[in-house]
Amino acid sequence: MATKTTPTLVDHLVVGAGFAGLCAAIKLDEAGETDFVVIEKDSDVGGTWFANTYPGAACDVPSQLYSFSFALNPDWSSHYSPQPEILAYIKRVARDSGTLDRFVFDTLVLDARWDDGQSRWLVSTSAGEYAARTLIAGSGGLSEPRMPEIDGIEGFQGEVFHSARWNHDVDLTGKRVAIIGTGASAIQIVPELQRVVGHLDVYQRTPNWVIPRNERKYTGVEKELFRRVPATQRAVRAGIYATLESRAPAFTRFPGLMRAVEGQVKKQIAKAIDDPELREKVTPTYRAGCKRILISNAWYPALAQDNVELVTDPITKVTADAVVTADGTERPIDVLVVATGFYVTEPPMAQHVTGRDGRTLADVWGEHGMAGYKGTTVSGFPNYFQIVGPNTALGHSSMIFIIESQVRYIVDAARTLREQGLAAVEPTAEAQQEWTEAMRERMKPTVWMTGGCASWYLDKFGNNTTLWPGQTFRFRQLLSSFDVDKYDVAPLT
Ligand code: N01
Repeated sequence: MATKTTPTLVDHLVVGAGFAGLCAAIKLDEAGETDFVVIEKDSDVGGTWFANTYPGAACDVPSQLYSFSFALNPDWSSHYSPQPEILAYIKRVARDSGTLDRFVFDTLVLDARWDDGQSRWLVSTSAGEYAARTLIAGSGGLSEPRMPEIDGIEGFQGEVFHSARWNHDVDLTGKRVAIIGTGASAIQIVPELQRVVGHLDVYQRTPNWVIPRNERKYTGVEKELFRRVPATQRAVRAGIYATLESRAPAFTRFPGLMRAVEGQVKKQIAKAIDDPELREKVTPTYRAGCKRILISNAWYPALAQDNVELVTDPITKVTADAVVTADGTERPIDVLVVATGFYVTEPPMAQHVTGRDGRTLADVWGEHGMAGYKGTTVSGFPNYFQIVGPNTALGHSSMIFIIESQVRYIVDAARTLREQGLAAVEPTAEAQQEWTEAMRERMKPTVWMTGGCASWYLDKFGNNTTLWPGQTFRFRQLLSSFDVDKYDVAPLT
């Protein structure tokens, strides 16, 4: 008979060692909440920046803002950072924080259930059991790759891999390659592949609005100035933040303003592409911003190259060595890359989190869609905190700002539990309902609901449960302190 191991008791169990989990670890530690573990499935910190190593991977949020406010990096090489530089930054911040001794790598969280008797989360991992007072999920909104459901794809005899699981052992030089998808990942991959492959078929279901990327290297003088006078870097950062924030109303209240963006993109298309048919294929018919606006100088020029074909006929099946489209054309390939995105509105991790009444987050969210209070806590799930939870993602600015705001709220909740001698806190059903209704109301005039597109922002009920419908400073303000009066509380016994 298998013996039951005694779980390791910890105050806080954090899931994921990306920006979110690392931020939680650092801020808990600073607040004296030092008894925590961070469980990470990969072998190092980095999260999405550990997983996404595809050619051309880079961030489309400016480097100055895509970094922690408490760990500025004077050495960013350019306005937008490539993936290796971001990963190196995260590793450095983690090492310098002195928290790495509490990270457990190469370990999967298998199951987490709330035990009302003990007021603890019983967490089963591939490396043992834990019993934690709080469960802090930093597992990422875009971390579970979504493979396309295409007839015959399992029978493809060549190499096939997802953009977020790039197979670097496959040499693509001179090969016939197909890529499915034209989202943020694909538009970075395609220009890189175009240069090395023999032929590239790009399968586009819906075109995107792709604006120019204002790339520029930071000079040695600037970096030196940032190092010696950090206030100058803070000023640059503040300027970038203000510029991005000024664009929020075009997404949330005045989508008509997006016509300016569309005009800019059409000019970019006209400059890069001579063929009128190709121009038409890449020009979206929905309002810019409805899907994420993408940034690249290389995407349209790459599509115009002789070794690239943009295919817009729907894919009907994949055979052992080809992709077949609705018009009957069969295009033979050696390698298939799928850049088809992630499970966002029905996150698979929700199946493994069981709340107070024995239902999983997936059960609860499956009924009406993802919902929570302030994007961070969920009724029925005591002491559960989700970083990058419902309605917290952004289409216009840096997620690091949101992550820091949520972590501040969570650390304040941990302090409240301790200082007020509470065993558990859980948002009241009314508080969550009121918040959810406010989100729905605020969503109505946004470009995401009125722009005439289908996007991964929307769930199966047609609700936008992913994005924050406003300016980020408002989000920070709303989460500035833990509002325990909106919570049901259970005292320590
Ligand atoms: O994924 P996506 P992504 N048959 O879901 C198509 C962040 N990110 O990995 O639009 C055919 O956006 C799908 O078509 P359609 C960023 O937040 C950031 O590119 O649904 N096609 C779409 O074209 C981003 O938004 C950065 O009609 C199929 C594509 O696949 C998010 O991650 C870089 C299909 C999926 O696009 C996700 O981006 C990368 C099917 N069955 C990612 N299924 C930067 O910071 C899907 N598609 C730069």
